[in-house]
Amino acid sequence: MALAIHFHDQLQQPHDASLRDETLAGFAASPKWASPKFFYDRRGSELFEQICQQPEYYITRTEEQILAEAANDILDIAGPHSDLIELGSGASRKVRLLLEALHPTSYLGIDISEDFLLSSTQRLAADYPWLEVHAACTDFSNELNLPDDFSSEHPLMFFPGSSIGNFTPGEAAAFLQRLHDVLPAGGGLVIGVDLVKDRAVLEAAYNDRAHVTAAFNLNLLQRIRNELDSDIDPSRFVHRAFFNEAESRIEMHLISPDAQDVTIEGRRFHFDAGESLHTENSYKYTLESFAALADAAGFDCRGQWTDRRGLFSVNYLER
Ligand code: AVJ
Repeated sequence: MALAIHFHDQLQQPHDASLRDETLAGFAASPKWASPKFFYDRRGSELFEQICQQPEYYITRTEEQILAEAANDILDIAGPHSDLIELGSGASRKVRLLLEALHPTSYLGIDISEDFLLSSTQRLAADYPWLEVHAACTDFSNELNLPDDFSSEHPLMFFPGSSIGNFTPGEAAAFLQRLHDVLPAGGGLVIGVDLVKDRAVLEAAYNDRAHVTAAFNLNLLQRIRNELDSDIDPSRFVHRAFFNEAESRIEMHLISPDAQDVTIEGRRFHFDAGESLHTENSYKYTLESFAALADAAGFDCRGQWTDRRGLFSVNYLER
């Protein structure tokens, strides 16, 4: 029997033009930057899954543990919801803990990576025959439109993994405000948020000994080479990640140890020796600073759960 996945293709995969235009804009800027949303081609998504299994990368493991212990408490506070909407669903493993406890009528997975979205929603449909599974491939960072034919009277949104950390606090507030506007009264949001902690623990998580994070970061250049007309050579860059305490964020960079010129789509860009391409920010919050952000976006922070070491938090926000 064919698996009933409702694939909503009126929401289009981010266009190639966005990789091209944003890459050219970032390389022309000073300091140079690239958007972390372009990490997730097929290879990048696979590398991210491997990052999640590294001993130093506490985020995924800790969030899963919190959800396993708190899913029933969260849902006691949230009350019944007919539909679960997952933003940035990726491999969709953590959501299983919520699906099993909530037992909604339908699930909608939204992700920027089409391959991953299809295979993970197919697995969910196979494992939960009672669940109506929907998938929409879209970049929800700029705007969020739910498919017209996905009706949701009592939606619960799930935004795991501290993906909100890729936004600056100002962008995060605006993003939460958009979710608030999309949700009907009684809707809610379960959101995973990474917490400020000891620098050594943070920096180890983004400099794993197996160098998977380095490969993930460098894959961005390989993607530019694969999908754009470019001679950029990933082997002429090195990975660097550190905690910027003043900004409360992990920064990831690709450093050009030597001076070099690269061309992208017929344009030439010069790197001085030691110059950086800034590829990612990953903001870290305290329980208080995140509750204040949610509050500013109009949400009511009804619950916060954390692990024993206080590494990570799962928050329930009500519309
Ligand atoms: C998916 C944005 C939450 O910031 O920890 C992991 C991405 N980058 N290792 C994070 C990431 C390097 C991740 N987020």
